[in-house]
Amino acid sequence: MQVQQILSQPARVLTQGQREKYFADGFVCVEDIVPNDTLIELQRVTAEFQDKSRAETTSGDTFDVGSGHCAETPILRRLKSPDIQDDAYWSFSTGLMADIAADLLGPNVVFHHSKLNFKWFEASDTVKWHQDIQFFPHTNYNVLTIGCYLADTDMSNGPLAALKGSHKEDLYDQYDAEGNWTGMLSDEDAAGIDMSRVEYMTGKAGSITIHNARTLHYSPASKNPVPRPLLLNCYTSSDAKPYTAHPQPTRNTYKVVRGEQVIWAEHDPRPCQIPPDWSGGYTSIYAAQAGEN
Ligand SMILES: O=C(O)CCC(=O)C(=O)O
Repeated sequence: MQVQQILSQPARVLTQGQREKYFADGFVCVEDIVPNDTLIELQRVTAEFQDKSRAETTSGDTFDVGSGHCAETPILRRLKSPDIQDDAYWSFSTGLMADIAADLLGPNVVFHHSKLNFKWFEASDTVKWHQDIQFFPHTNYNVLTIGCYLADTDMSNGPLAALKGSHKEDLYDQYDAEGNWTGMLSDEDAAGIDMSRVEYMTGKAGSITIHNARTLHYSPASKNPVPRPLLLNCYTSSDAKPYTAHPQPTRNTYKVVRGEQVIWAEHDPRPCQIPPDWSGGYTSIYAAQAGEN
């Protein structure tokens, strides 16, 4: 669906100005949009998972843990696929988040995946500059991720940052010179980014970030003892069809969460880089960026 067609549909949650900003810049931050009772429930469930991760020694299907992770000082980098870990997460994915996705993707929305990323004080948890669509190419670029901060997030605890207008530019190469997938830009490409175009998305717990899958983004390491949990849900328009293996499918992958499935794919002529074949398993962006694969 074209931008003008999407914008001509009545909005469910976002203002017209927020929708226009998303299409102009490739991202938008909306502060304080999640109702308090929903937020409290998500925080409660998340605290339980943080606690459960103490029993893990290595990354697995549920937890992605950083080096130095142990029972006394858990360094949980990611809770994988929260949509299948607890109903509170899936209700959120199919509730407010799906309505917001429909405001930006059009009436027919498909769930792609979810993840819950943490940042911890003094852990080296910078997420380096990258674009998402090379991880999961689709026939068009109506693919986006909505992040919800579960704790207050300011410049000190690793907010998500994005480069204005990058979704309209060419995609970057996310392999290194030896042909290894790194899931990020080379140091040289990253050094060329015009930092005057970068916007940091900060906000209180319950604020959301929305970025298009072509938008260049990163997040700095946290310098604050307050952990930064960011609950991310990714959706596509149902006319955007995947043509590579899903990195981490769950029973909810490709479920229609708004509107209906369509049987005609829309094709965007702009090229997309193809990731490695992950049909046999995927680790995480952290592992790829740290060369752990
Ligand atoms: O957790 C973050 O700050 C960013 C995560 C991200 O960009 C990703 O997982 O693709």
